[in-house]
Order: sequence, then structure tokens, then C-alpha cells
Amino acid sequence: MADEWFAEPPYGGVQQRYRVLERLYSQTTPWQTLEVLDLEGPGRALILAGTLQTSLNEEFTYHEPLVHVALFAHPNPHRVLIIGGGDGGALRHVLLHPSIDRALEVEIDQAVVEASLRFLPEISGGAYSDQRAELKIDDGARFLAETSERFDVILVDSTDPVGPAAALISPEFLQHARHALAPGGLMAMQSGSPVSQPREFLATVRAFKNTFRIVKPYLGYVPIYPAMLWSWVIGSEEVDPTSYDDVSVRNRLEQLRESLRIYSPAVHRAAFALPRYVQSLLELTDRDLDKPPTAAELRAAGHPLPGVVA
Ligand code: AG3
Repeated sequence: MADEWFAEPPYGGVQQRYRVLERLYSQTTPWQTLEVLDLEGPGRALILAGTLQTSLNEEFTYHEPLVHVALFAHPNPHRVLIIGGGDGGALRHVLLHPSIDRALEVEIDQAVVEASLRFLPEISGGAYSDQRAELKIDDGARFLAETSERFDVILVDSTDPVGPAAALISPEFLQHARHALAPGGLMAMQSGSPVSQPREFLATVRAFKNTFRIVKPYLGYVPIYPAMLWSWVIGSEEVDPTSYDDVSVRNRLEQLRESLRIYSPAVHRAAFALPRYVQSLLELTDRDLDKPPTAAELRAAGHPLPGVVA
């Protein structure tokens, strides 16, 4: 049998690859190409537009930081909006919190939900049939522009902010999201890898800084994403996600319907401690966004693999 490997397009001269055990499904949806592959290590994996999104063995490495850092940073979240997240993993993690009484997911591509339910049902784990959950197939940007509903937490679980998902860091989208937050609300979004995608990371944080009073990027490891070191960012008008009551987080953690594999109050706190080179990179967000940083500027800021960006 031929040795078959899957890799995302390279970042500069850098590429991570996985042995393909089985090709289960592939389709071109109205929005993107969609594949489900069984990869050695990650297990069954969802690939959108040629980039790895999630897999059975590793979904927690991405969903726990996205969902639980944001939800525990809020003292008492009841209503959550998820934009994207068609694999249902973010929804499942949100619904682990007993305080949640409404979790609305707005996903643009119905095919992602269908393929995930068919090939990766463990990732949503029945979340779509939970009484508290609602799924709308719609453009999240349009939904937010029109809704009068208010949410305690908004999570953006998107593909990389290039192509269609670039709209999710536009000033209009973020203003609409800010308006859709209830008082004390906060918004979290994946912001790419400071190592393999420093420009996407900086553009996302910069867009948040232009919208929210309090903006805190944080880090974690997602082994199936390029360079593994990943980032998310939280924006809020009132809530600082780095200060929360340890005792109440510990109590709430015990009440979750499933035990977690990454999140703890110590991990929450540590995630916001940024290496100094990431801080130097972030200083580049204070300049004009229309001119993304050059490779020389990234190198000067101490970026560890400047070869990944041309
Ligand atoms: N969303 C995708 C995060 C970005 C991955 N980027 C990449 N592999 N180049 C994750 C969706 C999981 N619900």
C-alpha cells in the first residue's frame, strides 16, 4: 500500500504532516472544500479549505481554551453565541456548564454540521439535541448585524482569518459583536499561531484593540495546528479575563458535566503569561495595520522562525 500523507499548504519552508490511514469523505460545499480523513495520531479529522480544523483525539486542545477560559472568566454565563463551530465541539463544551440556558450556534456551512455528525459524532457528543441548544445556518456577520438578542459570551470558532473568515475581524463585524454583548459580556476568538501565522495573530489582536476596551491574548498548544503554539484573544468592555475568583472557578469546575483535560485555574492564569518575544510582536500591533509587518520586523521582534513568513 502506498504511503500517503496529509499536510496543510506550507508556511514558508515549514510543513507538518500526518500519515493518512483512510480517506473517508470529500466534498466541495458552496463555501469551501471539506474532507474527513483518518490520520495516524490525531484520528478522524475534519479538514476545511485544506486546513486541519479538529480531530477526535485532539479536539480538546483547541476547544477547552476557546470555551472554558472565556466562560470561567464570566462570573455567571447564561447565554452564549457561537459563530462557526459546525463540528459542534465548542457547543458541547459550552453545554457542560450548568449555568447555560441558551447556546445559539450560527454556522454558515450546513455541510460542516452534516459531515461532522456523520463522521465525527463524538465531537458534538449529542450537543445539538440538547434542549438549550439552537443551530441556525446563516452568515454570522449578517446575524450579528440584525439581531437584538444579547449574549454573555460570544465565541468565534472560525477557520483562519483569510478568505471568507477575514470578515470576522472586520471593524463592522466586531462592532456588531460588541453591541450584542450583555453588560459584563465578553468575546473570545481564535487568533492563529504567533509562530506560523504572526501576521494573522497581530491583525486579529489589533482588530480587537480597535473595538474593545480590555483585550487579552492568550496561548495554548494545539498539536495538529501549524507550529502547535496557538492563540486566542478575549475582548470586553468591563471584564478582565485575567482576574477572577479562584474559589468560585474551582466550585464551578466541579459542577461541570464532564471532567476537562486541560483547563484548570492555574492553566487559565498561565495562558495569559506571554513569552517576551510574543509581547514584542504585539508591540507591532500599535502601528498601521494596513502595512503588515515585514519579515525583517518580525525577526527584529525576536520571532523564532522568521522563515515561515515571506
Ligand atoms: N477552527 C480552526 C482554527 C484554525 C486552524 N488553522 C489551521 N489549521 N491552519 C477550529 C474549528 C474547531 N471547531
